[in-house]
Amino acid sequence: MMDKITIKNLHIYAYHGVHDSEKETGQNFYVSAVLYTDLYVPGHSDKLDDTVSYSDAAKLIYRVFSENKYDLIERSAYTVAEAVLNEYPQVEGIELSVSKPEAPIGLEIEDVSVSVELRRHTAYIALGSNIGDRREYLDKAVGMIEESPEISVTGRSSYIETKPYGGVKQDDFLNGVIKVRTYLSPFILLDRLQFIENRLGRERKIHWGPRTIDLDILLYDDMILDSEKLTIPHADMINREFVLKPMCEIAPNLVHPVYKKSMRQLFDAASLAAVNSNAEPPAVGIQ
Ligand code: ROI
Repeated sequence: MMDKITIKNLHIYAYHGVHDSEKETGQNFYVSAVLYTDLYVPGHSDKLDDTVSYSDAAKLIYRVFSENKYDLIERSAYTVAEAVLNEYPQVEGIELSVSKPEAPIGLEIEDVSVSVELRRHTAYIALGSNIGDRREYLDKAVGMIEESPEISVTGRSSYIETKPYGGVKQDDFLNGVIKVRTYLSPFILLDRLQFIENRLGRERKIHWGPRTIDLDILLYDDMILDSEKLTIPHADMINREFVLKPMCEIAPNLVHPVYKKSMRQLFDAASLAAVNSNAEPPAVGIQ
């Protein structure tokens, strides 16, 4: 259950529409928003600074909605919803609807509207590098993630030096993980991470080969997703000490949604398996 602040039918004269006449003449729009945010503290302190001022929020919505001319009310709705989340980190989610009662469709209608919803999610991202200045690549990647308005970095492990895993002979890696809050969907988050990898000179030559930077989504809330482009939780994370060790540093008790084991339990199991696979064969006979 979540507290909320509701703004209903904010009247805005604006110029969104596919038809030229709509962009020229404009028409009446009504924007409604539900901002999900915890009101316990302002509900006791009685201080405006502890909450989202509904007048500031309404003014922001008014400004963002009226400063552009979009073809689609869908676009106007997402633009406003994202602007509110970017402005107010304490808003956990938003429902936003745009209504256009005078839409020129040549038929009598009472109203037409779109409603969109965004909410923040928690994701964990693995970072790895084994070419060039590895620390700098990791730092730059975290910096670029932090600069994305849709993503905030809320936890960060230290970096650890690791032997290459997976059979390809290559230089040692520097690895770490970060925790983020984002309202991006997993697929859009993946696109964003791939864009950052490309900007940092990632080339995809050898499968499981050396890389300047590798950014993998490990977990996204409790989501279980198996698609061609993306598997969440990351399919091999339970076997990778270079992922589980930094995860233990920032979220040791977080439970894997498929295996139902904590990061600590998974790390202990993975390191035991690694020790066993490297062990000398048992000596036979009595010396
Ligand atoms: N091995 C280590 N130690 N660290 C990595 O980040 C890493 N990434 C990979 C492969 C090549 C599987 N091995 C790795 O993609």
